Amino acid sequence: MAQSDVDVVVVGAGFAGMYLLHELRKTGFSYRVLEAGDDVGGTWYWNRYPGARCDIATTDYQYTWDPELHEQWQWSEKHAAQPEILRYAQFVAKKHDLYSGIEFNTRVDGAQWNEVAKRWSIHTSTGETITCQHYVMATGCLSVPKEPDINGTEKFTGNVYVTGRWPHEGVDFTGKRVAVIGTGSSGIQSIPHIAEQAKELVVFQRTPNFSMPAFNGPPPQDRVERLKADRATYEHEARYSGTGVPLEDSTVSALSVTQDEAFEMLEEAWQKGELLSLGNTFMDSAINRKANDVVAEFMRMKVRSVVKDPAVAELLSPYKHGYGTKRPCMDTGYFETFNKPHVRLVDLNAQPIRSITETGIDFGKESMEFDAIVYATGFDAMTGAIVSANITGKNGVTLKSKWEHGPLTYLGLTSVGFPNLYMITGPGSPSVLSNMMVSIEQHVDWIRDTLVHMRENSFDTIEPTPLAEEGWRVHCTDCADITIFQEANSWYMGANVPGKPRVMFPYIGGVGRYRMACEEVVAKGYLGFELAGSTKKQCNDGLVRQVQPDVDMVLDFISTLNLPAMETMSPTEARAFSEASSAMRPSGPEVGEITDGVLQGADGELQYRLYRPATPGPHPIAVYFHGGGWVFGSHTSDDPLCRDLCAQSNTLIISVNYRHAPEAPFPAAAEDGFAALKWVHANAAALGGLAEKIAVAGWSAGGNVAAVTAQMSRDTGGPQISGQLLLCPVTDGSHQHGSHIENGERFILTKSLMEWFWNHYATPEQRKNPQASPLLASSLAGLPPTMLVTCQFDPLRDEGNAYARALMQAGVKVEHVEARGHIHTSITMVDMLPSGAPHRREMARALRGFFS
Ligand code: NA7
Repeated sequence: MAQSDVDVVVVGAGFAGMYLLHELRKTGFSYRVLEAGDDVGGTWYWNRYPGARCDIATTDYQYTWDPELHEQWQWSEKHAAQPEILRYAQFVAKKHDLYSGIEFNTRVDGAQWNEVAKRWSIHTSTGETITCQHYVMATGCLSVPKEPDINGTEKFTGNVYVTGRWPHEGVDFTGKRVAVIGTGSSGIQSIPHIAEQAKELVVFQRTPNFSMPAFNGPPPQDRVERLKADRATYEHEARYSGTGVPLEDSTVSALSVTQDEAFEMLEEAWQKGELLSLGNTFMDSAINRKANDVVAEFMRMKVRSVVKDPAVAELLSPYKHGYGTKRPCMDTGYFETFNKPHVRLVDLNAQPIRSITETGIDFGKESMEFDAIVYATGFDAMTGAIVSANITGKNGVTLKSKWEHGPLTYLGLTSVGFPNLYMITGPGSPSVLSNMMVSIEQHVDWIRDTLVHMRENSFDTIEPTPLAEEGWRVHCTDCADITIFQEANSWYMGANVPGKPRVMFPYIGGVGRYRMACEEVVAKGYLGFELAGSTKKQCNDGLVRQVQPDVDMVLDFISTLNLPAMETMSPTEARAFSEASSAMRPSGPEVGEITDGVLQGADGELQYRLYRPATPGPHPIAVYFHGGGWVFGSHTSDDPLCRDLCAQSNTLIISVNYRHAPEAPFPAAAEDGFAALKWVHANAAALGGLAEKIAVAGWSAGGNVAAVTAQMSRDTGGPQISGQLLLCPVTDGSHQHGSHIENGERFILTKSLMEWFWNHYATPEQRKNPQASPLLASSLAGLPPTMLVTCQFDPLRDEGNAYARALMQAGVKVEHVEARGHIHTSITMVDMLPSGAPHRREMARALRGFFS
C-alpha cells in the first residue's frame, strides 16, 4: 500500500521524472511518482508518429548520470528514432528498478498548498489524495497537444490522428487519401512517411519552416572519439555551452563576409547534418535581422535546388520569420516529397480552411474528401501541462490566474506564492532552446541538492521572493530583447495558441550562463529565496543577474583574455592599446559624408572629423568630445557612436580632438573644448551647419569637456548653445562617490583606472575647480537643456546622477536616462551590443529635440 503522505510527489515519468526518482531514492526521500501513460518515456512515449526522431545527436541526447550506460547501451544511429529512444528509457528504468517506483495510468487532477500544514495536497485520477512536502512537475515542455482551433473538427467521420497522441499499434495509410495539417517538426518528419503509403496526400501549410536534412547514419565519429578520449571534459563543455551541446561559439559576423563566403561556411555546417551547427555558423544570426537573412537565403536556395516546381518551392520557403526564430527542423526527404505526383501543397494563406466537414476539408473555393486527417498542429508548449494541472498556491491563488499575462518564475524552477513547488525545465529556463537532457539533469540535480539542503538545515519551505522573481523576469526579457526571436509567431512566444500571452517562454540567455546563475544563487545562500523552518527563517533577498546579457558576455570574453590593466601602462602604451582595441570593432552605420579637418584650439590647431547626414543641409550641429580619460582617444576614436548619432539624429556631428594629459594637463582639455565650440560657431555656415543650432556632446571625459564647455559658454556670454548631451560624464574629481567602490572592479572602467586618469589630468587642488569638476560650479542655473545618461554599473554613475539632480534643482530642463544593466563603455559599442541601441535612440531623439 503506497504511503499517502510523502516527502515528494513527482508528476511525470519521462527522462526528468525517471532521473529524479533515482535521485530521491539515493538521498532517502519518500516519494510518489505519478504518470498518466502506461510506460516511461514521456515525450517519446506519446509521440509515436512515423518518422519521429530526436534532432539532437545520440552522443548528446542521453543521460550522463549513470556512466555504465555508456558501455551498456549503444545507439544505432546519429539521430535516434522514437522507438529506440523509448527502448533506451525502458532499459534505464529496468536497470535501475524505476518501474517499481512509478504509478502508471495515474493523472493529477489538482493540487493545493496548505499554509498551516506547510504541505501540498495532490488529488489523483484514482480518487486518492496524497500529501507531500515538495511537489515537482516533471511534465515536459511539449506534452499537451494544442486544441485544434479549426472549424468543424468534430464533424469528420473518417480517421483522425494527432501526432502527439499517435496510436501505439501504428497506422497504415496504404491506399488512403490523407490530409496533414501543420508543417512544424512533427509534420515535416511524418509527411515523407505518410506519402510513401498514401494514395493521395494533401499538406495544409500555414507557415513554411526552415528544415535541413538530417543525413542520418552512424553516431558522429568526431563526437564519439571526443567522448571516448575525455568524457568528463566533453560533458562539462556541454553543461556550460550555449545550447547543451559542446560547439565552439562563432566569432564571425554574417555581415563581415561576402555571400559566397557565407554560403561556403553554411554549406560546411549543412553537411554535418546537425541542427545546431547551422545556427552557430555566425555570431549574429540570432540578434541581427540582416545577418539572419544570409542564413535564411541559404536555406531558401536549398529548397529551390530540391523542389522541381518553382511555385511550390517558393511556397515552401520561409520569408516571414528569421532562421531559428521558430524551431528549425531536421528532415529526411521532406522537400523531395513535394516532387511526387500524388502529393499536393495547399497554402492556407491563399486558401484558408473554411471548415472540416464530415467527409473532408473545405478550403478556399475547394472541397476535398479524405479518408484520414492528421493534425500535426503542435502543443500548448512550456506552460500547458503545468497550468492544466490545477495548482492552487497560497491564499487560494491558482497558478493559472497568476500566469494569465505570462509565466512568472524565479529561474524557471519556482514561483512566488507556490512554496515547495518545482518545475523541471519550466518557463524561464533554457528548456526547449537546449539539449533537453542537459537541462533536465541540471534541474534534477538542483532540486535534489535543495531538498537535501533544506533537510540538513531544518527548513520546511522554500519560496522565491517577489524581488527575485521580478528581477528574473526582467533578465529573461532583456535576453529576449536583444534577439530577433520576438518578431516571429512561434510557440516559443506562445503565438500558436489563441489567447496565450505573447512573451518569450524559454530563457534565451544560454545553458551555461543559466547554469551559472543557478549556481550563484546557491553559492550566495539561496539568493532570492526565503527558506523557513519551524524555528528559523533565512532570506538573502536580491537579484542574480543584473548586467545586460550582451554586456555580461563581453565582460566574460574580456576576462578570458587576461589583458593587462591600462593603469599599469605608460600613457603611450595605453594609447596604442586603446587604438588597437578600437580597430576590431564594427564601423557603425553609413552617413552622408565624413571629412577630416583642423580647427583653431586654445593653443594651436586641433583635428576634427565631421559626420554629415545624408539629408540635404544645412543641419544643426553637435560639437562632440571623445572619451579616453583626457589621456587617450582622438577625434576618430568614437567613430561608430558619432556615425550612429549623426544617422539617427540628422545632425552634423563634429568630433573634436583636444590636447591630452599628461603632456597637456588641466585646463588644456577644457580650454580646447570651449575654443572648438567658438570656432564651430564662427564657421558653422561654411561647415554646412546652422550657427543658431549648436549643441555640445561627449562621453566620459569628453562628457566632462562638454559639460565644462557649456558652463564656460554660459559664463562668458556665448556662443549660445541649444543643449548638452552627456553620456557617462565625469563631473566630480573632488572625492570618491559610492559607485566608485560599488562598480570599481569588474566593469572595464575601474576605480584604479579612473584614479590614473585623474592623476594625469589634474592635481587634487585643481579637481576642485568647476572647469575640472563641473558638479562643483557655484550655480548650474542657465545651462542649456540636458540629456544625461548614466549607467548602472559605471563607477561614474553617482557623480553623473548628482549632476543630473543638481541641474534639475537649478531649473535646467533635464532628461536623465539611467541605463539599467549597462557599464561605462557599453552604450558606445554600436552594432556590438544590441542592448545599447534603445539608449542611443533616446540620445539621438534628445539631440533632435534640442533644435526643435
Ligand atoms: P509546431 O512546431 O507547433 O508545428 C505546428 C504546425 O501546425 C505549424 O506548422 C503550425 O503553423 C500549424 N498549425 C497550428 N495550428 C494550425 C491551424 N489552426 N491551422 C493550420 N495550421 C496550424 O508543433 P510540432 O509538433 O510540429 O513540433 C513541436 C516541437 O516538437 C518541435 O519544435 C520540436 O521541438 C519537437 P504556424 O507555424 O503556427 O503558422
